[in-house]
Amino acid sequence: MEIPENLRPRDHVAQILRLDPESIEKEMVLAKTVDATLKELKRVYDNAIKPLEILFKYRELSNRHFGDPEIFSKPLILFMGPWSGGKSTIINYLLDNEYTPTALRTGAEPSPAYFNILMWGDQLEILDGTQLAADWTFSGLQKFGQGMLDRLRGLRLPNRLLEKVNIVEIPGILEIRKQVERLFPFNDACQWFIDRADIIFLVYDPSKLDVGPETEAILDQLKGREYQTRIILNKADQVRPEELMRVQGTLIWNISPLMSSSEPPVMYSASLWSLPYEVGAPTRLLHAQERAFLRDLRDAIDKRVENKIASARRFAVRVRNHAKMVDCYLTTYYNHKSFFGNKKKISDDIIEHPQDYHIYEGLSTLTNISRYDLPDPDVYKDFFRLNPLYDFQLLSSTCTYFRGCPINRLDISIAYDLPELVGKYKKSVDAALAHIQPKS
Ligand SMILES: Nc1nc2c(ncn2[C@@H]2O[C@H](COP(=O)(O)OP(=O)(O)OP(=O)(O)O)[C@@H](O)[C@H]2O)c(=O)[nH]1
Ligand SMILES: [Mg+2]
Repeated sequence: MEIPENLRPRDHVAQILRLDPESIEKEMVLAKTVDATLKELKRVYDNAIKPLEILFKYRELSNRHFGDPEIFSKPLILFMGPWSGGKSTIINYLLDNEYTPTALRTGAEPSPAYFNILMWGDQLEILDGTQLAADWTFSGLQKFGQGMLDRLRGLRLPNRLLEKVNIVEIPGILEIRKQVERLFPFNDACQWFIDRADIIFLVYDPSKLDVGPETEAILDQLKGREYQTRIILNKADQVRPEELMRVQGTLIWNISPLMSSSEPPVMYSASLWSLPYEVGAPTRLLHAQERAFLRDLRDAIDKRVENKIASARRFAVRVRNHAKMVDCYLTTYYNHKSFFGNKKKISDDIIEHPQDYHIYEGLSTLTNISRYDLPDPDVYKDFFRLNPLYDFQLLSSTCTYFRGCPINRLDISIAYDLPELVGKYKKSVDAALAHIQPKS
């Protein structure tokens, strides 16, 4: 393989991402604190979240899981976006893996729709989907079936960055989307990664700024996660400086309406590979943007524990909403049962026509549930077909004298325990760091 001359220097990458031995030593010191906090998180999950998850069969309703892999796995960096935006190129650049036999395939043609999953290993190893699914971090992907596993490409590398993170590239697959959809539920698989991602980069090519159905589908899945989403206007070296503002503006203009956060999305205009920029490119700006991108990535890694706690909290809220939903159906059922007598008939009627019983109206006004987490009546039809309504317990009857009410424990974990765990973690990080670098 021929390596081009005059590649851009890349010392700053390892430096900003703190891949040097000194930083790694500091991380070892923090490892204990991280570990203790994650164990505490698991305790909160076991005590406060899991009981209602099980009682109300949340796993039958939703693909969303929370368990050991979600708590203890390395932070996940996710790259998505339309085909040929430069996702694979960026990953090769970050890993210092360009012009090597293990580099991800890049090219102007859309790559075959493979998910690339990069993990640390003490030696190079290429994994197929079945082998990947044997790794505890990714074993959850099995539920999408063999069609999905056939679309996974795993790569283990002895790489400094991969000691800290796992990296995933979701293929841009505009044209073949429909074909792929037949083999496995593509959107659900994307959601699986999005749910677990610590930071999500949407990579765009300046020559393809139109928001097509693909971008719309992606952004729809990112609702609620805007604060962890970043936009990369890649290949910005190809844009003439006088055009750059316009191109940036167009991309933000196209994307913003599809995002629901109140703040404008964070965007980087950069050229994230080692090749020199095109002649006449705004070198200083591209440099500064690349550094900002790398710092952002590093901060996301540094926030991994906070991110885990936040995702536990999101999960807890979903479980709570579900439990309240079932409780609402059930209350309605008990209120109407006596007139009809036949329990199957009345429960079927409520399940088929929840609007006649004002079930969804009540819920949305009663609690502060985000629009994107509001349960869907159709999903509940399927859910209750398999899990008869009258087999559930009212929330009020799940309380016991000694253990109290599980719903209260869940509410307390959402409002206090999990936020407090973040505070406690931050304090012990400060304490641990003060220990190794006494204030001068
Ligand atoms: N000029 C320029 N070209 C780039 C840059 N980054 C990537 N490219 C080119 O863009 C093309 C697509 O890059 P890939 O990394 O394969 O894109 P991808 O997003 O992984 O594409 P899919 O996997 O098909 O979705 C390649 O031909 C690269 O050479 C850049 O910073 N500047
Ligand atoms: Mg690619």
